[in-house]
Amino acid sequence: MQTYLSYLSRILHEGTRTPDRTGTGTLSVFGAHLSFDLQQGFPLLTTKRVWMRGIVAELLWFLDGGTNICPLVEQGVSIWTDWPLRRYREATGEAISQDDFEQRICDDADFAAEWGELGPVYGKQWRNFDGVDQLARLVEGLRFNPHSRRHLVSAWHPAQVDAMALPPCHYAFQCHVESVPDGPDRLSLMWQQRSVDSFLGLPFNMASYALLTHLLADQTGYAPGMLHFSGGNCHIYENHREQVRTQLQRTPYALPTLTVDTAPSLFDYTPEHIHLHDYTHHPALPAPIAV
Ligand code: UFP
Repeated sequence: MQTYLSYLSRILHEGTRTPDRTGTGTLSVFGAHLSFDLQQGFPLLTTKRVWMRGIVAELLWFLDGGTNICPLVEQGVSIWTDWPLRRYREATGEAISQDDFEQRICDDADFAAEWGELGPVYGKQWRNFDGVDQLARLVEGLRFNPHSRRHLVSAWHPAQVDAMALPPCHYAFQCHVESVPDGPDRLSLMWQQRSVDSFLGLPFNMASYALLTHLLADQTGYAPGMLHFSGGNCHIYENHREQVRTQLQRTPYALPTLTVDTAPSLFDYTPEHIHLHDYTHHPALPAPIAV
């Protein structure tokens, strides 16, 4: 995990002050790469608590093709609520609280259909990119044509980005199968991210893609291999600086591990199939999200 901390430190010390869409202000660098060996543990930060339950819920919602916040809200997961809430407040002028908005999403299916929809975000593109189920294709390809160099999934649909609540930040990923002496073949994954909230977003994204690699490995019979992150605009928001400094002073613990109970397909996992073991961490470091 030292690699993540060195990355944060690089942005803090070499980053350029840059204005941004949210008006918060950032320190940013362009171009960064991080690698994690999934055989060495599950890359969930230990220098602060990271909310694994939310990561699992979001990834399973992506895999299910979800684009409405309703199923997340029903599980007590609010990570996607800010965007629809802002749209509702702006459209109606009503100063509704987040709790009341989420309650209406859960209680009223028509309200959820109208106001909980995020547009054609990740779930839509992964499962139905102009009619193509990219994930089903990926699993087939990994099983039957492992050495292909075309194991690619794209969430970036140029004709649809304007209809999304938030254009994809992590916009593509590629898988790779590799033979290793004395063991099962390994499945590696690299994801591309155009815009990286390095304190709040990236720890989530790392764990999410690590989990996806574990699920794909479970479905295809490979062992999880390497996880690579390739970032474009990598930033720290001005109002996260103190938390970043605190985090850099903390000594990481040993990484947790992850095991998965096999499900009939990639689309049948539930949170009960996924087991995180030995997660020891420093206390949570709350910070405001830039919407
Ligand atoms: N962001 C992430 N990871 C995500 C996600 C969002 O870091 O998975 F959905 C951050 C990046 C950026 C903001 O700070 O959200 C998106 O803003 P923009 O579209 O202007 O790049």
